[in-house]
Amino acid sequence: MTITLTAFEASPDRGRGLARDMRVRWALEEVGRPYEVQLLSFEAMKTAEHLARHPFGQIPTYEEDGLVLFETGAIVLHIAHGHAGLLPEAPQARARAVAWLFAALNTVEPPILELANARLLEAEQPWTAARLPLVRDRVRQRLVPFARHLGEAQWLEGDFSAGDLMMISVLLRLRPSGLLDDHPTLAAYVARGEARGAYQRAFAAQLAVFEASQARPA
Ligand code: GTB
Repeated sequence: MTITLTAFEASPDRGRGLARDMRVRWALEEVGRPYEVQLLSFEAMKTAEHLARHPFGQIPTYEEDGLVLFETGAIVLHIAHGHAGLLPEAPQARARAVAWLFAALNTVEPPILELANARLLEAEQPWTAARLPLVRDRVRQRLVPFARHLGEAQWLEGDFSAGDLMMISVLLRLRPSGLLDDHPTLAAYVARGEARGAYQRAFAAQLAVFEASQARPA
C-alpha cells in the first residue's frame, strides 16, 4: 500500500529539516518504507479537503490504505508498531521507548517552541528582551535532567528507537540558540541521530522539495 504524507510546498525553514514532516520521513526511512508526498501551500492547508485529513489544518498528515492520521507522535508510533526497528522487542524497554517519545513531545518540546517563538515570531515585541532569560531557563530545566539521565549512553533504551527519533527531532531545533552547546553529550546525541543514513535521506528529500519550489517561476 502506498503511504502519502502532506508537507509544506515551500517550508519557512528553507528545507533545513525543522518542519514536522521531517520526523515522519525519518521514521519511514528507518524502516525502509517508500512514501509519496503531497505538497500544500498555506492556503491549501485550510481547505475543506485538507481539514478532512487534519482538523487543525496543519502538516504533516499520513495516509495509507484508508487510514488518515495527523499528529507526528501518533504517526511515528503507528509506523513503529507496524515495522521492526523503531521499538525494542522486550515489553518493558518498548514501553519505556514510548514514554520517551511522549516526553519529547509533552515535556521537552513545549519550552523549546516557546523559545523559538520568542526568538523568531516575537523578536520585535517590547517585552521579548526581558522575557528571553526566563524562557531560556525553562529550556535549561529540561536539558539538565535529560543530560543527566542520558549520561554517556548512545541511545535512550539500548538500540536506537522511536523515542530517540522524537527526542533528537525536538532537540535539534535548539541549535541556533546555543543552549545545546552547554551539554556536549546532548550535542553529540543529536549529531549521532543526524548522522544516521535514514536521517540524511529524509533531510535530502525535504531539502529537494524546497529547492524545487525556489526553481519554479513565481
Ligand atoms: N502537534 C502537531 C504535530 O506534531 O503534528 C503540530 C503540527 C504543526 O505544528 N505543523 C506546522 C503547521 O502546519 C508545520 S511544522 N503550521 C501551519 C499552521 O499551523 O497553519 C512547525 C514548523 C513550522 C515552521 C518551522 N520553521 O520554519 O522553522 C518549523 C516548524
